[in-house]
Amino acid sequence: MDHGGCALLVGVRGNEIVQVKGDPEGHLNKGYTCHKGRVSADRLYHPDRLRYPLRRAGKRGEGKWRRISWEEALDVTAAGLLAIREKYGARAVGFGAGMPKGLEHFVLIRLANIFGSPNVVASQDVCHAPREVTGIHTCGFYPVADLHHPTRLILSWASNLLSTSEEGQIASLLLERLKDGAGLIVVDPRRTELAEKADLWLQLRPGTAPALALGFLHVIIEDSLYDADFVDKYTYGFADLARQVKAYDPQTVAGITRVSPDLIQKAARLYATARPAALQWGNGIEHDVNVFDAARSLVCLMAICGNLEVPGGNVNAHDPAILGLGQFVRADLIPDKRKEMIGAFHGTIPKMMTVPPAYFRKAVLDGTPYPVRGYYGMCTNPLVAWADSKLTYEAFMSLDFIAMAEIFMTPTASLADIVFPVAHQYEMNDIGHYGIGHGMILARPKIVDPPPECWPDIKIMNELGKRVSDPQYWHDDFEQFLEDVVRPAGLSYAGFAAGGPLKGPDLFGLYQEKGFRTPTGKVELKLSTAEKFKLKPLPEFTGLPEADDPEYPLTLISAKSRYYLLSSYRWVEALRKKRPRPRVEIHPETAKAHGIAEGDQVVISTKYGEITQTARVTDIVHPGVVSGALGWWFPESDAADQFEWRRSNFNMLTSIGKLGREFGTPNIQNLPCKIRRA
Ligand SMILES: Nc1nc2c(c(=O)[nH]1)N[C@H]1C(S)=C(S)[C@@H](COP(=O)(O)OP(=O)(O)OC[C@H]3O[C@@H](n4cnc5c(=O)[nH]c(N)nc54)[C@H](O)[C@@H]3O)O[C@H]1N2
Ligand SMILES: Nc1nc2c(c(=O)[nH]1)N[C@H]1C(S)=C(S)[C@@H](COP(=O)(O)OP(=O)(O)OC[C@H]3O[C@@H](n4cnc5c(=O)[nH]c(N)nc54)[C@H](O)[C@@H]3O)O[C@H]1N2
Ligand SMILES: [Mo]
Repeated sequence: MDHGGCALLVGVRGNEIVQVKGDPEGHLNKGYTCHKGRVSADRLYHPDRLRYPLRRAGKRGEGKWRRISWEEALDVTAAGLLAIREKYGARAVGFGAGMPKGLEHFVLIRLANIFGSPNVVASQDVCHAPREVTGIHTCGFYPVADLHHPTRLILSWASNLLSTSEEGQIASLLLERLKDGAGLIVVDPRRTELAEKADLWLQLRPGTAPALALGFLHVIIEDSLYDADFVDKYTYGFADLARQVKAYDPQTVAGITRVSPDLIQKAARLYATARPAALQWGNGIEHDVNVFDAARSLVCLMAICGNLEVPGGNVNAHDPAILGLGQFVRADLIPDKRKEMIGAFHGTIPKMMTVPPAYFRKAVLDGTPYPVRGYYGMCTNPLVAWADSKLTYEAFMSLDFIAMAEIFMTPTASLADIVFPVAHQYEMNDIGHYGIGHGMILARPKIVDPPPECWPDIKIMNELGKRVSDPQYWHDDFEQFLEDVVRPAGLSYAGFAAGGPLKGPDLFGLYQEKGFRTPTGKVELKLSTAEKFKLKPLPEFTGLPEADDPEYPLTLISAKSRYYLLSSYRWVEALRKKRPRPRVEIHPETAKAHGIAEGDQVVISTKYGEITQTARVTDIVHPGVVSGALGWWFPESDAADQFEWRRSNFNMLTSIGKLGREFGTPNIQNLPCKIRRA
């Protein structure tokens, strides 16, 4: 129910799933699965699940629908998209995806490419692209923490892994490493469960990650604790970096981050001297405008300490011999994509291949850089998931045509012209972890039949594709896409599914022969392409993402809930029972000063809006910080009001007024805020 990767044992009676548990032989999860994994089959049986295609019958968003046939749904969608292409060009249609679930993500990109639109809209501005793309520019690959091999230390930086098991970095792997004796440093403004287990916990002031990372670099260079041999042979711009970090001495950095100089020194020294050490970085660094500086300084940290491409460090995970991504999505059909995409006009960083939602909405609302009038979306709920929900509402209300594929009616789907009911996990054959840089793919075989009129996303797009483009690009049977992916490995899908995860080879230290895949062939501590791409050559800390504001004295952050996936599944009863209401975490002193008690309704406001959540009084947050719940809407309320998307939705508090240029990232946390009892 998140990025996935847990192998499961699924008990079936007839066509019904009656039990789900972790498979002890699971490559990533070793028998573990989280609560939402155990109840994941409940998604299939909800009485309000979408079961047939719907066409809007009233005004946009009015909540009035007519049941239609698949034939009609596909024809109307094709006609809607083609009319826009005719009038404004193919790029006037945005193809939207949320968090990738399986192969559907890449079939969507293929559909966009074949249709002729360079505009795939996704939340990559705040999710993984900053880490991946910064890695590629700095060292030629996306350096993922290698938790599969013994390591001496894990540095968990803005990662909430015990709740999120993000991107297949399943918590059980990390716990196994700790059991083997690895040390643990946690950098997080909240005292997470992981922080409780840490040797050192650095409770930084939210939004100061780049300063802290530069402080680490300062200490390590000052004390000559870096890997001098590696730095000498394999890095570019070390002297410049050393000069750059001079200003970030522990005293200065302590003033910015609230972490004591002592602790900064201790943690930096520990990381530099425990080799190998794996840096597990998370979303927390990707959620404000300074993300590029944060990601750049962390890759520099991995590099100078000799932790790149070593087992138990941060590695380049090599794919098995499967179909390349570019071939799968038919990148060849859209050679000018990079120049034509909406983001390019705003100067987003090369290799960022999706359109940041902020720029998508600008295009929709004011035609910059060109008009965008249509949207096909799946696996996503932008009205709640994107920063600045009011703007999202305006943008979607103004579109000429919207089609969404969903399991359930959501705030965003309720604004569509056509809603397709999907079959999903357990009801279709699928491949997990394709294209996400972890060097493996996993089979997600079909277990039960979907309701008769629910189709897998891949099938929907395969049939839509035939209506909006040359049918030669599409298959008679959509499952051929699965075969295409594994065929180069000499496998059929069935053979692959029977054989377990397909892993690429473990290859370390390739740079010793081939260099790094950057223009200089070295790890670019200083970016050699900075001038050409108008990027900062060296990381720096330019200040808080939003300036202090006496009217909003607290800092607002958030962390993902272990019971939900962002805005998904509030309608799954077993999950809702665990977390019935959105909870805002407030320190006891702060709660007292505001006359707030546990369970009270609390109004949280920023310059951009206000919402109400329920008080959770806890000292896991700093007195100056409150941590809000993400993704809330109320499926039990009125569809004609988009299920109360304004009431508790965190993104009512965020804005796209200020964006990080490289990825178009808005400040979705680390914002000045205030609270009061409702
Ligand atoms: N303020 C703030 N905003 C954030 C974040 C944050 O931390 N703070 N996190 C960001 C991140 S990291 C991400 S990845 C995005 C996530 O953004 P989204 O991916 O848009 O996330 P969800 O809100 O979970 O919406 C997913 C939707 O897909 C539907 N769905 C589930 N399975 C299927 C399927 O098989 N097929 C189809 N068609 N639909 C399916 C679900 O019902 C749900 O409505 O949000 C980002 N937004
Ligand atoms: N249960 C569950 N699992 C999920 C998801 C979900 O919604 N629910 N979402 C999935 C998705 S789309 C993703 S991308 C991953 C995300 O996985 P994670 O990266 O683990 O996600 P977050 O919960 O956003 O974790 C961010 C952490 O950063 C901390 N933080 C906040 N602000 C700052 C800051 O300024 N500096 C630092 N250093 N830390 C900060 C937060 O306290 C939090 O602990 O998880 C995936 N798995
Ligand atoms: Mo994400």
